Amino acid sequence: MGAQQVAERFAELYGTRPEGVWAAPGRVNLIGEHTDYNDGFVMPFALPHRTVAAVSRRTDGILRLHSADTGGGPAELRLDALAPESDRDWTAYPAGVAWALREAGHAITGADIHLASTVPTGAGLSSSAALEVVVALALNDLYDLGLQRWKLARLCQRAENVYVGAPTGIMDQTASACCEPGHALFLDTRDLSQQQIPFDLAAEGLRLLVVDTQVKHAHSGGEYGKRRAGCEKGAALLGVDALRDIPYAGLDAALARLGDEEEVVRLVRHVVTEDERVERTVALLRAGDTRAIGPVLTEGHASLRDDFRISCPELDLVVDTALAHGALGARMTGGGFGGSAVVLAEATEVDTLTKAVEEAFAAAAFTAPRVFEAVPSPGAHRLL
Ligand code: GAF
Repeated sequence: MGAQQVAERFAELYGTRPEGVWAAPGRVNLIGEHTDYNDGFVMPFALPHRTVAAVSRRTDGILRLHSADTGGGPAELRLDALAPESDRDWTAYPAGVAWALREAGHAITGADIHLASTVPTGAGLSSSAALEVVVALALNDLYDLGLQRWKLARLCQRAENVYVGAPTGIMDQTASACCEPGHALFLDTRDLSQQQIPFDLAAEGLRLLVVDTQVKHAHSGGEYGKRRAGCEKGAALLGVDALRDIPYAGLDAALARLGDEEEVVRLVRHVVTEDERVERTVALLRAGDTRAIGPVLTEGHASLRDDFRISCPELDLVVDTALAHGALGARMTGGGFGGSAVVLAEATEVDTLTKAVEEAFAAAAFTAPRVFEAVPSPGAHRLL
């Protein structure tokens, strides 16, 4: 789906060419799951799948929104009538961004927007963040707001938390706004400091497969929020600002202090060990020992399955089947309760592995999964 095509559709809908066209990608997270709202570490990279927005300014306080995925004409909203949690449709994401920008004092006076996306929805690949970030970047450019990428990510997170009502962390928006091609983003979610870690698997004869189980998930559902609340309870019981403050070396002592708070013990153990896995992954990649990250990914899956309890039979089947057929490592990625898994494999094993996973799904009578290779791609940028 090219920029010209999206611009032409905009012209059909709104009667003039757009002032510009922007793109923002979805992401996969290599490692560091459910650590972002605990001030911890994450390591996502951008996918080639992206949301493209053709946008023009308006001066009359009206926001018109249209998506290639929905029939009919544009939705029309008044900026001064936007209110948190008033909209349960896809339009809540772009409208939430306009709301967050205005609430932060930026003089947005309206926009016409047409969107088209190749990011699968409900697949744990951040279609919502791509939608938010592309709109934020377009408005930032058109209204000459001069906001830095990390700041745009924060405003998009606010749109999602407050306007949409999903209590997510900062990883997805930062990934979409800040990733670079050929790199994974090592992000400290406490201060948003970033390091771009070279991640060129093809050069090493490796591949990272994404397996979309087609089990749809949503973060506005209660389970994500329950995990987050459990982590916050753990931090409060341990007297720290966030679970990030529990050092890996002090984990056993911290767990002992939690006594019989069994659920909190499991959540804390996942978060603290997951932060350590991110740091271990970064160290291995820096040392050029890419194959050695495989077992770290697999450990991460076990922790999400057994301690955080957010996997599902389809995700476990991907991981177990991939490992049984020679994968170097595999884990669920993203928020969980469905969505996608990642599989690290030798390039020569990809066909065998893909076939094995597809056959296992057929044998279990699960919906056929969608398998594709993830290549670290550019973060959000202007196309036209
Ligand atoms: C979702 C959320 F949006 C992220 O903030 C993050 O918490 C992730 O789940 C789990 O790591 O994608």
